[in-house]
Amino acid sequence: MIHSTFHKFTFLLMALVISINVSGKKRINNDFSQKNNPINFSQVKIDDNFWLPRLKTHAAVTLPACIDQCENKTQRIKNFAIAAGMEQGTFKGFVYDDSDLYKMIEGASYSLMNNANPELERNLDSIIAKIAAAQRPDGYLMTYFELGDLTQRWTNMDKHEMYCCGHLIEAGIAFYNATGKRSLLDVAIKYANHIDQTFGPGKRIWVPGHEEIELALVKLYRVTDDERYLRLSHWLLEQRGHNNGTWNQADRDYYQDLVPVKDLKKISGHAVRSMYLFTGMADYSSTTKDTTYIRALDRLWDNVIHAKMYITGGIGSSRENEGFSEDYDLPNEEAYCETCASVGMVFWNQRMNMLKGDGKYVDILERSMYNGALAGISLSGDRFFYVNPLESKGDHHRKAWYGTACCPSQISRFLPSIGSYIYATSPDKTVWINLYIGSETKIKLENNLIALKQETKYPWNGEVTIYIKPEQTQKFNFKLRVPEWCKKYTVAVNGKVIHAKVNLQYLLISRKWKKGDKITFNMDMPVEVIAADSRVKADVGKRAIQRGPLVYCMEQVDNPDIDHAELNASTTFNIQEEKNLLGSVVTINARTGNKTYQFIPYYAWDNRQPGKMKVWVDYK
Ligand code: FUB
Ligand code: ZN
Repeated sequence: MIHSTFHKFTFLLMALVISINVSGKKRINNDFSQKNNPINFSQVKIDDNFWLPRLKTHAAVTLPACIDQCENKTQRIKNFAIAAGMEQGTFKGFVYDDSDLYKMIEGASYSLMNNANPELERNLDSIIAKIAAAQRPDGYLMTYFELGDLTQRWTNMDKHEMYCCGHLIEAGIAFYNATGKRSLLDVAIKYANHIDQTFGPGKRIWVPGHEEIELALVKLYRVTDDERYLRLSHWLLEQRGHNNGTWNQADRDYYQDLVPVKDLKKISGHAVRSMYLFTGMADYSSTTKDTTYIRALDRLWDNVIHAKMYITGGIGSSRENEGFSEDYDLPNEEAYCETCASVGMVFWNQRMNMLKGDGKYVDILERSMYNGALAGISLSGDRFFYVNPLESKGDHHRKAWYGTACCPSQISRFLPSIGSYIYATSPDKTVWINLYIGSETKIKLENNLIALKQETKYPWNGEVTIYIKPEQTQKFNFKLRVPEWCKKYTVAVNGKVIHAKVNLQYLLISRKWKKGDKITFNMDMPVEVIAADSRVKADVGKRAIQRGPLVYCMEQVDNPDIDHAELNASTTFNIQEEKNLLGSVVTINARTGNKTYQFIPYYAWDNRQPGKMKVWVDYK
């Protein structure tokens, strides 16, 4: 939790106009409208100093490494081949291993959308053929049970059957969007139909132990227009909180099963499961305009942001439940902060911004993306963190893979899709610019097509230029997000400084735009010294350093005297562009008395020789 006087507490004062629809079942708020709609990354070409090299490394190194792990170093693909009768053997791995392969395919498909790669596509075709061949005639597909005791399927709600189906759906949709091929989508639909025929009103009850299918079913509804999937998603969301799980009473909290989801008050239990649940709830809300879940989402958001989130955007401090503990319990060295949970924060906060159109959600999205999530992968692209502590004695390092490999496959599907978080539109002829990433896109606003080009050196400085080329000269609006960290900025149109109103952290620029117009947005990006909320015991008497969206840390390799590092009110800070360090970074030098300490971006730690690391530094 970070202490900030700039947080706006947006209390939900929505006038609820509730009506009953024809079926009498849905609570629809006719006044409710989604505030913006993101432009999908497939429409965005990233051409950015910071992100483009990472996307290239993803395609050249990360994806091949993930495929190699699934194909050769572990049995993730072979499990399907055996289940299909194409190979001999027995199941090896964990119950949820199928999901890693699905996430790998999803990431590979996104990569194909960014850059065609016929060889990769052929490889995916052959993997998908094995997956399809492993599917049971009734649609069921889970190698753990198919190669084990099939009579035990659908008996234990924590065995990830629906979780795997959710990832299969996401992968099927991604591959379809990338190639136009229905091969994996049809498999996913068949599995979803099997689930729909087995569970639901008047059928069997099921409470998915690990959420994921809820958000995936909404996606499937959007692709197929088949309302069955939307209804099933809603029904599954509604199953929670009635003590119908196959787990112990004591574990209901871990599974977000203590109360019905609309009544959730505080965030608790498993962090990744929570993120997927809230993303699913938000997706259901925006798709149906049903506002039932929105108050709960607001409460949960306030709780996590103000009492359970690290400065890195990492969440889930406890190793014991891979999740949340008490408010303000945010230890640094013991921090769990699973990479998947930070990516989950990106997913959920994007959905919250779609619902509310408030830049405070993008602040969190950006914090999690540039810090908690990005630390999850090495600069070389082939080593991954599962756990992301904020302090280390020098014994915590990224690994090539994990037995439970959710994080490598997560980061691999996330990176190629970051283009989806930059731009959005709304029907009031507004283009929203959420993230500052060098990129080009073409946006359709009513009958106009607007070409945009964004140039910036973000996150290293706050200068952004947006070149605008509408097909027709027309009046429309831009909303530029003013990040929470930015306290001073100038904005100019065609070189002339303008004074624009800010609402919910968006600068509104409304005018007639013509080809050749440009917006220059200059955000001051000073070094900030951050104090934690005084209730966070681990950070009492300490400060952290942040600049722009990046949280910084100290490593022993730069600071042999790291144990005695100290900041105080007289510490002076200098920034330095270091092109040859850690893939090109801006470092921060802190001078306290006659001692100088060097800080590097947190995401870049553990990429050199092992040693101690800390984010929170003594402050006297
Ligand atoms: O259970 C599947 C995944 O493994 C979860 O999302 C992670 O937290 C890890 O427990
Ligand atoms: Zn994970």
